[in-house]
Amino acid sequence: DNDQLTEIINHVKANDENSNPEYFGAAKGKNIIMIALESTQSFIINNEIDGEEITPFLNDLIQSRGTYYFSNFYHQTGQGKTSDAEFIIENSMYGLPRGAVFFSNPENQYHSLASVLKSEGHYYSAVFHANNKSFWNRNIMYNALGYDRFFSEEDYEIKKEDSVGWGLKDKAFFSQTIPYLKELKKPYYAKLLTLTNHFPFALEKADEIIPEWTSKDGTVNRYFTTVRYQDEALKQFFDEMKREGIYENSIFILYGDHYGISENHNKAMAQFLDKEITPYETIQLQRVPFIIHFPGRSETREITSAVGQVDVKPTVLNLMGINQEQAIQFGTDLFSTDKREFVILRDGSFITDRYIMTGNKCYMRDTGMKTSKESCEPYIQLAKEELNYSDQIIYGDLLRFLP
Ligand code: GP9
Ligand code: MN
Repeated sequence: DNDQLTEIINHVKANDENSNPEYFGAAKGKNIIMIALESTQSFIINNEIDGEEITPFLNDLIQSRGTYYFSNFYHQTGQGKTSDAEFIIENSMYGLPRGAVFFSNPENQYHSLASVLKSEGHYYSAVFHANNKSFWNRNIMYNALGYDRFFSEEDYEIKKEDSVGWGLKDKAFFSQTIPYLKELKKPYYAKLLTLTNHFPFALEKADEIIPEWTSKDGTVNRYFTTVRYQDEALKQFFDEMKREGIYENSIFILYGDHYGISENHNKAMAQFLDKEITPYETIQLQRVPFIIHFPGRSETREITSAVGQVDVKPTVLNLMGINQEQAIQFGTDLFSTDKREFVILRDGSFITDRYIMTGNKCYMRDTGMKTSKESCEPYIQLAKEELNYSDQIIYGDLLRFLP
């Protein structure tokens, strides 16, 4: 009820950190093109397999002018996978401890990124995903999230030779999305969800740019080839956007949605990374790429502080010059200068400037050495509280009580 909401508002306000005024409005009025990189983890960035770069395009993008690369960005998803990532990024709230909020609470009121961009910045919003529109209950949930249009499977021409695994290949998906982008009412917020780099990472030989790896684990072996394919599809998409005049007036946000390689594949991962996959390493493997690219800006920066998906919405709103003093959100502008490092994962594990806690054990963040539990103790309750407040908002549909 209302009292519960007041308590949560007080908690959020008490933990509020200021967004960076230098970036306020830095991308005001630009089109926003957000790209979800399916199952893409950070360990493939600036890395090689048998002497071949795995993500040459992303590696270049990270080095180019106008790019901000967050190298310690963690996914915070639970069982809702892709849909959790979407939810967290739209709302700066956490997904649920079990199940997917896309299925359980699609009738709630939300103050999503799309709806705030619309009310405060007159943005039109669209999602592009060449899968069945009811997958993850998207067709229902997207109404609650306030998107104007959902381009799904029905809007794409899906020829047999253009599909693999879960559906339309990323190259065809991007190419067919271009004409739709050109028609969108400006300014727009477009979100594109890729698909080819999805378990079990199927790819036809003709689409392979690098060969499969040679470990005993076929899943991990194929992962490198589908990530490499996705990277090539991105390159092609950026080239096409430049040709079609979409690139210049847009800002790009790329994020990995969640892990692709589960703990069942630790053996091959240990072989690839040349180290044992301890619980500490498992947390480090929850890092996913996060890249903001601004055409026309001259800076290139790598930001190494520990951050997460809950931080995306406040960052985008600040860049768009939208004031968010009254917003209930659990993240902070990624450019904030007083942002404290405290990333909470859905299972209660967390990362601070100095520590990583997982499986009830506390580790030094820099070395991975076990340390006394007392060091992590002050954060344990905070992490629980934060997740719990987010859950309460969802279970009680509490945002409906806001003015
Ligand atoms: C399906 C795609 C993949 O539409 O979003 O979902 P995932 O299995 O990664 O949650
Ligand atoms: Mn996914």
